[in-house]
Amino acid sequence: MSSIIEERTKRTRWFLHDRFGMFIHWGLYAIPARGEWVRSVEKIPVEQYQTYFEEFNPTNYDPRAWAKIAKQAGMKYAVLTAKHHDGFCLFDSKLTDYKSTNTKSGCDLVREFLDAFREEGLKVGLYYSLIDWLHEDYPAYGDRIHPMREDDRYRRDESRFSNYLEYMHGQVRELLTGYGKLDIMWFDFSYGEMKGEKWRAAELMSMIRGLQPHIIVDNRFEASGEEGGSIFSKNPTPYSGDFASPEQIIPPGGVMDEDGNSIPWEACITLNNNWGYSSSDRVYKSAKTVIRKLVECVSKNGNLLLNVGPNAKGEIPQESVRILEEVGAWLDRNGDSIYGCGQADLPKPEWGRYTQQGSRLFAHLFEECVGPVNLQGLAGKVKKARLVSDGSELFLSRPWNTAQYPNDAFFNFAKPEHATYLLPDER
Ligand code: FHN
Repeated sequence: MSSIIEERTKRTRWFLHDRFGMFIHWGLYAIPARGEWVRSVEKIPVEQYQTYFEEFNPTNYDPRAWAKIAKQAGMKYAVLTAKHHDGFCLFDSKLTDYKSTNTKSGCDLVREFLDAFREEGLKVGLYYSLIDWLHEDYPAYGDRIHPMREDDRYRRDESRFSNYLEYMHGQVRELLTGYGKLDIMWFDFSYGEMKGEKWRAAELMSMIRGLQPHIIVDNRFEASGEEGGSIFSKNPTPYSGDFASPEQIIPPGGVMDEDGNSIPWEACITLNNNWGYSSSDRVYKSAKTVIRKLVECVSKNGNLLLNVGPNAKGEIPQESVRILEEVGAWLDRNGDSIYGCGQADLPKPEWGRYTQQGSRLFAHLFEECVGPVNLQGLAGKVKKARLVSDGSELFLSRPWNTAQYPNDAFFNFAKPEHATYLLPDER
C-alpha cells in the first residue's frame, strides 16, 4: 500500500466513523436568493452585485443555534463556505477588502462558526473555492464562468494567473494558521485544464499537510462533482485528496479504487435543489428520503454531507430545520446502525439495505417491500432479535412486514455471536 494511501487511511478514521455532516453554503448570494450561481447565471454586472456587499448584514446570524441544529440532527461535523466562486470572503482575510468584516455585519463569520460548532463538539471544516469570479487575475473562461468581464482584458491572460495563485495559496494559509485546528478543507472545483498543477496543487497540499497534518482534504484539486481524479489510483498523487466527493448522487456501487478497494467518499447533497439560499425553491427532500440516503451511503462505506443554505438574515430555513429534527429523532433511536458502520459482508437484500459494524450486522427494511418479509433465511446467521429503540424481542421465525412498523421500518440485526439487539424503528 502506498504511503499516501496509508496516511489517508489514518487521517480519515474519524471521518468514516462519523458518517453524517452539515454543508453550509452562505454568502452575498443569499440576498438575491436565487442560488449561489446567480451572479454567473444571470450575468449580474459587478456594480449590481456590489450592492449586495454594501447591504449584507445578517442580523440574526447565530452560529450557536446552527450548531445545535446540526448536533440535534445527529450530524458530527460541518463545512462552511469560507469563500465561494463570487470571491466574497466570510473571514477577515488580509489579502482582500471583499470580506464580511468590511460589510455592515463587521463580523468574521468563519471564526464565529468555528467557535460555535467546536463548542457543540462537532468537527469543523471549511469550503474554499478555487474558482474566483471577482479576482482580476483569474482568467475568464467564456460566459459560463466569467460573464461579468465586460472587456476581454482578462480573457485567457494566463500570465496573470500566477498572481491569482499567490492570492489563493495565501488565503488558504490564512485559514490554516489563523483559525485553530481545522478537520476538513473542502476545495471546489477543477474543470477542463484547470486542475492539478494548474493550481500548483502539490505545493498547496504540501503547505496544508505541513501546517495541519491531521486535516482531511477532498479530491477536487483534480476533480469536480462528476469526475474523480487520481484518488482512484493505487498510486495517487500527493494532491489526490483523502476522500472522493460525488455530488447530488450516491454512486451505485460505492466508490472503489482501480483494484476494487473501497476508498473514503462523501456524497454532498442539497436538502432542496439549491446549495445557496433560494426563496422560491420549496422542493425539499423528506426526512424519510434523507434517512434512506444516509443509510444507502453508509451501506456503501460512504458519508453524507447534507447541505443547508441560510438566508440573508443568517437563518437556516425552517423547512430545513424541521426535516433535520426528524432525521435526528431517527438517529437518536437508530444511530448504532450508522455511526461506525459501513458496508456489510452480505449482499444487499431485496427488502432494504444492510450496514455493518465489525461483527455486528444491521439491516434496514424499507416500506416499498411488498407483503411479509421472510427473514428466516437469516435464521442460521442470527440467533436472536431485539429492537434497539426499546429492547423488545422479535422472532425471526415470523414473517415481518411494514404493517407492523408503519412508514419506514428499519430492522437492525446483530450476528449470532454478538446478537444483543435487533430493531425496527417504531416510527
Ligand atoms: O459550483 C459549485 C456549487 O456552487 C456547489 O458549491 C457545489 C457543492 O459541491 N460544488 C460546485 C458544483 O460542483
